[in-house]
Parts: sequence; C-alpha cells; structure tokens
Amino acid sequence: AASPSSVMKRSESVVETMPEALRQSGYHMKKCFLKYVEKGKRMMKLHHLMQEMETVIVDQDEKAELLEGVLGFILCTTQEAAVVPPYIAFAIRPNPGFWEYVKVNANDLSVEGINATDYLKFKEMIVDEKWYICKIFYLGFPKSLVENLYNYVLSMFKSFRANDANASEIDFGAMDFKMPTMSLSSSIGNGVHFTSKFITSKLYAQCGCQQLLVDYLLSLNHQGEKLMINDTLNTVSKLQAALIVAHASLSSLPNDTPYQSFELRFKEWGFEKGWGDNAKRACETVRFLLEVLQAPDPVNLEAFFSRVPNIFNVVLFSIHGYFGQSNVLGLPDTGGQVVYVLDQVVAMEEELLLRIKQQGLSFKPQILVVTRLLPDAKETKCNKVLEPVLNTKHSQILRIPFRTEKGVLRKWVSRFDIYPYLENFTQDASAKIIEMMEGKPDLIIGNYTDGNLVASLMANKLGTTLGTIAHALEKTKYEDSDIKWKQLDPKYHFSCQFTADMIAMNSADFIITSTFQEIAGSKDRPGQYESHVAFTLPGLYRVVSGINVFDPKFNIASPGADQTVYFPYTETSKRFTTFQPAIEELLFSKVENNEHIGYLEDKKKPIIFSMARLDTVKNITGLTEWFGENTRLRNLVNLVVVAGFFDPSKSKDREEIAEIKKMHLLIDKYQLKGQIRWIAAQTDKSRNSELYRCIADSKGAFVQPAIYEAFGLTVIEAMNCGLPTFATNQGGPAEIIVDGVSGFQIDPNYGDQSSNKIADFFHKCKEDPGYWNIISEGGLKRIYEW
Ligand code: UDP
Ligand code: LCN
Repeated sequence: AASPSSVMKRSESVVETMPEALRQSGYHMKKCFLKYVEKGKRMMKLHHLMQEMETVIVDQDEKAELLEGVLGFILCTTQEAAVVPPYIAFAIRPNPGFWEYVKVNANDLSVEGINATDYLKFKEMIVDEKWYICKIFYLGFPKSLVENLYNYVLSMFKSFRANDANASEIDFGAMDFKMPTMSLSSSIGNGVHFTSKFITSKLYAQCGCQQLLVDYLLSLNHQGEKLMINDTLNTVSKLQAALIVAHASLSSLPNDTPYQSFELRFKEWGFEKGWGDNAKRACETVRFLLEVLQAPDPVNLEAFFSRVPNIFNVVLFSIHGYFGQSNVLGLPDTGGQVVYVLDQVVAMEEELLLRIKQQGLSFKPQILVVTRLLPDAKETKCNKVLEPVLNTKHSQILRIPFRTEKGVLRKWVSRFDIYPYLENFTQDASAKIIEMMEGKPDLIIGNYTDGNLVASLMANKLGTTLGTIAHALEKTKYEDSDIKWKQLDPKYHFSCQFTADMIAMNSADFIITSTFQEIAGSKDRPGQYESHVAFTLPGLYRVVSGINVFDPKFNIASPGADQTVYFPYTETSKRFTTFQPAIEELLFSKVENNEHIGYLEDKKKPIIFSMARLDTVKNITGLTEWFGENTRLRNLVNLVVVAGFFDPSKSKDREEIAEIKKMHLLIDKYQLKGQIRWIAAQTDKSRNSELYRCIADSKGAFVQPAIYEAFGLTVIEAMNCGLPTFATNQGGPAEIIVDGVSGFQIDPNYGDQSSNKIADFFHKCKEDPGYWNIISEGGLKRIYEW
C-alpha cells in the first residue's frame, strides 16, 4: 500500500490535492470532520485528531485506507488545527521550515487554502480576546523599549480599543533584506558556507564589490592602529599590484623568517601588520587574497577571512541566575548556560591568542562576561564586581547591579520577571564596558532572551557586530504558549519574552544554535526558532513573519562537555578517587540531612540517575512518578535524583517551590523511601563527573525526562562518562541520541511507555550483562564522532 506521503507529489500542495481526495472518500472524511467540529471552538493537536478519527472509523480496513490517503497525509503533517464550526483550519508542515494552511468546511467539505495571516486570525476566534492598540512595535528601538515591554500589558488597557481589523501585525519578512535566503531544509543552519558562496558570486559579478572588500580592509584597526593595509592601497588595482610584489618577495624568503625582518619593506608597499607572524603565513594570507581578487571562490574567501585581524575585544552577556564559577550550579535559573558560557570563554580566549600570535600582532585580547551583580549572593561570589575567569589570562566576569528608582535591587529575581531592569542595566553595563575596554568591543554576544535583548540594544547603539545564542527559547516549552499568553502572562511574562526574542533574533548578524532541531525541528516537530515564524498573542499582536529559518545567519555549533572532567568510567587511572568516599556517603548512607533525603535499602541494585534544576519543564517529579508507578522498574533499580532543595520555604522560585512540594508528596504517595535518594543541587563539576562514573560502576543509567529540553548538557556529560542514557525525545537530545544504539529516547508524554522502556533495558541487562556495555560504548562512540 502507498504510504501517506506517497499519495502526494512533493510539488503538490494540500489544497490542490484535497478536493479530489474528498470526492474519493467523502463519506468517511465527512464523518471525521463532523466529529472534529462537534465539541465547538478549540485547538486540536495531532493526537486529538487521531483519537477522534478512531472513534468514528472503527473498521480497521477502512481506517487503514483512509490513513493511506490524503487525510492520512494531512493528519501526519498537521501541527495543530483550529476548530471554529463549521470550519477546521489546519496548520500543515510537510517538511522542516515549510508551512501550509488549509480551511475545510465540515458540512460541505469545501476546501480553501489560506495564508498565515488568515490562519492566525481564524485561530484568534477561538479565544475571542478584545484587541487593544499596541503602540510599541516598531523596528528601531524605542527609548524605553524594555520598560515598555514589561509594562505594556498593563498600559494596553489604557490604550484605545482596536477592532480585529486593526490588530497590530508584525511582519519582519516585509523588510528588504539584502541577503538572499536558502531554500533547502537540509541547508538550514549552515549559513557560513552559503554566505561565502554568495559573497563570492557578488565579488565575481560586480566589480564595485571588490572595492567594498578594499574599504573593509582599510577600516581595520586596533585602538586606532591601522592593520593589513593603509591608504596607499585604496583601490583594487593598487592592492592587487602590491600583493603580487609582496607574494613574489615573500616566496623567496625562508618560511620561518619573522615578520619583523620584512616589516619595513612591507610598509613601503602599503601594508600594515596583521598578515602573519612569519614569511610562510604572510605569504599564504597574501595568496588567499590574490586568489579572491583574481577569481573569487568560497574556499579561499573563507581561508582569507579566517585570518583577518578583526576581533580582539569581546563582550558576552549572560545575565539571569547566579553567574559564577563556584557554588552556583543547580540554583534556580542557573544551569547549562553558565557551564556553556564559561567553557566558551576559555575556548574563545585560546583561539584569539593563537590567531593574534599567528597574525604577528602583540595585542592582548579582552573578554568580558557581563552579568548581574547580586548583593544577596548567598554562598556565591555573585556580589563581586570583577572576577577573573579560571583557566584564562585576559577574561573576566563583570557584574553590574540592577538599578531601580529605589536604588540597587538586592535580591535574586526569576528570569521571567527580569524585564523591567534590563534597560538601565544596558546603559550601566555599556558605560563600564567602554571604560574597561577603552573603546567599543569588536563583537557582542548575547545568551538567552535577557542577554540577547541587552546585547542587541548595545550593539544597535554602538554599531557593533551582534551574535545571539538562545539554546533555550521558552516558547516551545509550554504548549500553546502563544494563544494562551494572557493566562500565562502573570507568571511567565511571555508577551515580553517572545517580543524580546523576536527583536534580538532579527537584529542579530549571526545566531549560533546547538542543533538543527533548535532552528527547524525535525520531521514531526517544529523548531524553537521556527515556532516564531507565525504565531499570535490574541488581543496583543499577531506575527505573520517573525523569523526566517532559511536565513544564513543561522549556524549550528553544538556545545561539548569538558573532556578533562567528563571522561569514561573505565579510565580508572584518571578517576577522581578522592571524591569516592563522599559519593559513597551521598548515595548510600542512611542518614537524612540537608544534602540528602531518602535512602537505598538494596545497595546492589543498579541506579537510575537524574540531575537538573528543579524546574517544572525538567520533569524530575515526572520521573519520580513513573518510578513510583512501575513496580517492575522498582524491583530492578533504585532511583537517585540531584535536584533543588528540600525546604520549599528556602526557595524564592515559584516553579521550584511547587516542584519541591510535589517531590515530597510523591515520595509519600508511592512509599519510595528505601528505593529513592533525593540529593540537593550539587555545585562541584568534578565531583559530579565522578558521581556519573560511580553510577556507571553500578551498571546504572542516566535519565533525562524533560517535557522539553533545548540541548541538554547533562545528556552529553553522562554519555561522556560511559553511562547509558535515556533522554527525552522532545528537543535537542533527540538529535544527540540514536535510539537503541547510543542510548534511548523516551517520550515524556507517555510515562508508562518510558518507564517500561527503562525497565526493559535493565531486564535485558540482567539476562545479558554485555548489553549494558554495548549501549555504554554506543554512547561514547556517538560523542567522539559528533
Ligand atoms: N548541574 C549541576 N548541579 C545540579 C544541576 C545541574 O552541576 O544540581 C549542571 C549539570 O551538570 C549541567 C548543567 O548544570 O552541566 C545543566 O545543564 P543542562 O543543559 O542539562 O540544563 P539547563 O540547566 O541548562 O537547562
Ligand atoms: C540552556 C538549556 O536549556 C540547555 O538545554 C542547554 O544545554 C544549555 O542552555 C547549554 O547550552
């Protein structure tokens, strides 16, 4: 039988195919569609559509036939359907990044292809919000943008009422972008290569473009000191002629001739420092540029630009949470981003030092990680203004307090409530950065919504290159977070967050993502950025084109885990044995104290282990519940979780408080003591790595049960330690783990299924102990080849 997708040719749209299909199986389709509209206005997801279809078409053959046809195709590719009787509008996504909208009348089965705007308008009818004129949305940054962001939900009630026809609509796609975009799903996230090819073609076709390249080189300088070329080489022909002379001269010198030996001659020809530290390197750089000017090609272009001295001072913003180097991990809002940014600074400084040396320069790079100064810093150093970054020579953490009308804000605030403080923060941080760097930075990088917004405000003001990194956009973590924004706003301020995200992603010169799925999802699920393409916050504004996932600004560079710390349990000589007695106590002592509660009766059982911040989305309580419910699993293994704290009165984080209470309830409800160890947040990276390895010694597994995980550093940390890993199939981990080969994917929406999958693994390991090694090695292999 034909598979659903084979009933349609790739070039055909659903709206073209549907009428014919409806003619063929109109009777069943009608039954189905009438069922869908029966309950009135609502949003339906794929599983709802399937469930209801199954209630009206009970005959298995008929069902199979229908699923093999166009209805099957529509259902399989539908992301959501908006029902407003007698119509059902489907948002169909045949491939990553490609969307189609179709409206069907359930009574007469007439079909209409609609655009994103009409689909969103239709969807808005479900919630019937009153629209207000919302004045803050224009593309230049308004003076008090951030304050407005936070206050507009309140202020809009003071604004004029708008009717639906005048609802605010945002369309970034309408802007005249100079860069072309890609067209293949498979190219998404590979923007650098596309850009090189595009620039190459421009350089080839338009000679004016070569002059732009010369002008760019003329503009290069470090604190006023000219680099690469000076004004004597201000045209393409002069530059080309000088390069030919330089190339001939450099080729005749021994490779290791230091730059200083030919510096004077170089200068006479119009060249400045920056070409290389010796004759070989300078000669190569000259050659790359000569090739580019003669017959541009992407390889030489990329090679040349990788050598151009244009970055010395970098600012990274990572604002929320407790940004520090000790005692911070696991605190509310303080997780992978801190680890990632610190690892990134070390790697970036190393790269800058190497490049600067190879360019023949003696400047010192400067990297500032700018975060919030927290006067009430608990046991952390987050109240210190400056802190050198460990394992670097020239990088520092700079902390700037949140300034309010009432003075400095002393307490921690949730990342969801951070918006009112960001504009003052940008001003104060910018002034301090410029003072410390004695000028503008060369590159500004933001992290997460708050860091990205501040980075884009600062970059916009200074005209600096802007890179943004999210790794976790909140929008996809909460179901229907757009249409339900009003309900969620008091707690999450998504109206601010989605707006800030869109501003930042559209201002960015480049966006670094951890995986393809972060941009454009997978076959079945839209990506985090893709979910900003078209959405609506009914009553507030409608986004008909929020971002283009085919934009070459998107580039994938996955994070890794520090392999000097996260290495396999089998590398016994490297193991951090000094931690082992403490870990033994942590896991197995019967005492309950501030660091651990619960205990493990049978110490011989393998351990399933999880570690995360105690956020709702991390679903540690979900895992505890699956374990509680599954007797087979409980007989096979013990559960150990590292998460948050035990006393809800000690937390200021809404979600954490709720999750702490839920953990206690679950431990009581399922009588888990004796089989569970709940350990408070752990802050020592090295000790944690040894903990993963000790769990591997128990022939256990790591479980990452998140309802949604953007990337998931714990997943790669566990895999690096050789610990078989079960991770959520919702988000980044699905791209990391090949199911059944390098670990397992579990669906957090189906707890029973997931806990049975874990139980099956341990059952199989009991029968065949070699199986555990196969999965452990599969995980390591995946990490090394990735
Ligand atoms: N982590 C930790 N102690 C804890 C909880 C988490 O050290 O109590 C670390 C963990 O090892 C990982 C990071 O925090 O390095 C969490 O990153 P991940 O990407 O898994 O999640 P995020 O917190 O960024 O959402
Ligand atoms: C933020 C997240 O939510 C995680 O999924 C990532 O692993 C982390 O940042 C580091 O990139």
